[in-house]
Amino acid sequence: MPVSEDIIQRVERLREELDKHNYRYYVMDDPSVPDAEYDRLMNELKAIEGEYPSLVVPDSPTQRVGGEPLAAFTQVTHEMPMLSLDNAFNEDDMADFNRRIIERLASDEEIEYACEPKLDGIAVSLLYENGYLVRGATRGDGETGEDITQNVRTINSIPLKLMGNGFPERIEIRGEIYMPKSSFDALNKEAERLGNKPFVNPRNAAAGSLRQLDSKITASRNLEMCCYSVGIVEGGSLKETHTDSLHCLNQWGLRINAEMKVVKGVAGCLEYYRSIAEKRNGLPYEIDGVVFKVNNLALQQRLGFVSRAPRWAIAHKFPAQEELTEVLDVEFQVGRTGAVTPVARLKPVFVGGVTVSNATLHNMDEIERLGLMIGDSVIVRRAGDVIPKVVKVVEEKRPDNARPVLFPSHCPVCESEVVQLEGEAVARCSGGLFCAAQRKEAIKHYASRKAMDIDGLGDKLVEALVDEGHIKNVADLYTLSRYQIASMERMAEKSADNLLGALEKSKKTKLSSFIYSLGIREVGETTARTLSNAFGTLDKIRNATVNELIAVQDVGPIVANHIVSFFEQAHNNEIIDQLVAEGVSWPDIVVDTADKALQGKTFVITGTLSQMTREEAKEKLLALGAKVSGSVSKKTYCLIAGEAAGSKLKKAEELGIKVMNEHEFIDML
Ligand code: JCF
Repeated sequence: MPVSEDIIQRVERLREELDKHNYRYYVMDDPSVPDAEYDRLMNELKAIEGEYPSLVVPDSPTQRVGGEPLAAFTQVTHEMPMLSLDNAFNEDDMADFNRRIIERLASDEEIEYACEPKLDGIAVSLLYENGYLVRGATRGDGETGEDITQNVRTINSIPLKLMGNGFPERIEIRGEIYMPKSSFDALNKEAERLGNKPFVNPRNAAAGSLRQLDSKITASRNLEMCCYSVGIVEGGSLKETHTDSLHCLNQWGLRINAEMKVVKGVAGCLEYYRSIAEKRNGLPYEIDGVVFKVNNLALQQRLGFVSRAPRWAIAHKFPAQEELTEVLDVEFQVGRTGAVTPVARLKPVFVGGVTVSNATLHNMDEIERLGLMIGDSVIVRRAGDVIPKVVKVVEEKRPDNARPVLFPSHCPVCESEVVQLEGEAVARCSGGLFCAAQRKEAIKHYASRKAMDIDGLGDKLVEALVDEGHIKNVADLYTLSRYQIASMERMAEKSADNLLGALEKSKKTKLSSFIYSLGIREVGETTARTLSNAFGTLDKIRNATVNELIAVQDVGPIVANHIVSFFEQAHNNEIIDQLVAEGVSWPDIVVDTADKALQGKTFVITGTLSQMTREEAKEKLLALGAKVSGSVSKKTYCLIAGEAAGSKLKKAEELGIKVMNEHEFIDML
């Protein structure tokens, strides 16, 4: 079919638009059009190319996923070796690095350093000829890598064709391909759902995704590339400094790190290191340190290399987030709802900034996925502030006397039978409040801040009071004598009086806090509040049927059944009656059937507010009938953004969700 000039022009226009939107979205993190518009343009281009196959070119935005899976990767010899970096582990190492440079350059001025976070991913090289991406290769051993052109073409932050002009005829761009934390979490969640082995960390996930012979698999994994240096340059030149050169790359369509900064001297480097260490958990990708480079390229050249590393650059590393240790034993803990959870007792190891000696193993499925035996050497990971996790068993190190983990048939605390309901991953002790472990957890929950908020009644004290036989249930708390409390370890008369005061104070409460404090399965803070507002009194909740409960917004059949069976048990009602007899009380709520001003609207609060805490802001919104959620999604009605709002603000803007600053929020209230 002949192709009209109109169609050729339309195709060119569509590609230009799509490339531009792609750049704004994936490289600049600053989308210019809604996703739906992008999809419409892409579909139009696909339709035209489908009708006129002669118009298809390799750099068309439709051509990111190549054809057939490869049989094997071919080797690539790097024309210019890909270097590694020397490491610095402390301030002295950094001072030495700076001193060597000053000496070699015989400089009497402070050196200017380009700084950037050191991404924890896979180093790759991209070769562009006349602006077209012709090859992507892994670093490999620095001399030889693998040709992964098909796979890098699927990564949206890598342009198939450089933008603008002024780029050299032949240019090799180097950087790191990585998987953002959120994509890693989603990928592992999916692996778990399907019963597949999860990836140990985002770096392994990125490596695994790049090492696919079928580029469709790579395309399905959300990878990004961030560029940090240039290799071969022919038929053109770069700028005078490293940072200016990187900004050129950015203008040609490549992603560079937004945290990049120029500082003076070693003091500037150390300050940068500290600021990034502080930001580390909040960054959307994993980093394992920061990289410092002499910014002036002429000075870099004068400094040259020692063996495989440049003298003009160094990686100042953060403490490791993964370490090797041994599983000394696996014990089983019993939670408030009777859930029996395996916990690994570890040979203590310093990881992610703390000494770790326990790690939860969640359930038997997890132990099976890991293939874990007692005595195994394991990799423990603690990233951010999350609880430490066993991520891998090192099978080669398994000792001869390794033992399998046997799930107990009876509760390790009360010896009641352990039962696992069909379709549930967790097994539970059937002892209920006969089980001391469940009783202790129930009392800890009752005393906790969002429940009855009993100051000075910590976990250790609850355990000791139960062990001593002073209390069996939450109602017994109010019968404790000053003498009993003062006789406990680390308790004096003064702290006994304080606790008695706190117990007395806790008696004046709110219906929602009281409902929450009962520890009914699946009834969290939010559900407790919903129930209180919907029914108004304890008796109405106690007597509600499953049907009446599910009529309440956000209460489903599972929660409803938990609520009904909780109040069907005589001993639960006895304890509630005892609590009321001891003087625990709350004002009933006048159920307001008329819709409130913000009824059903979902708000998210982020950043720091100056006039109130986030908790207070939440209370105000809830009182107006709004819902308050922790994360931004399409369902969010409005984001309240305080000072230093970060990723949530960005996401809200991406999704086109209304954003209010604190001032506007207060006006609205
Ligand atoms: O982010 C990194 N992982 C990273 C690695 C950053 C850099 O600027 C690098 C690098 C490895 C070698 N620069 C060199 C020269």
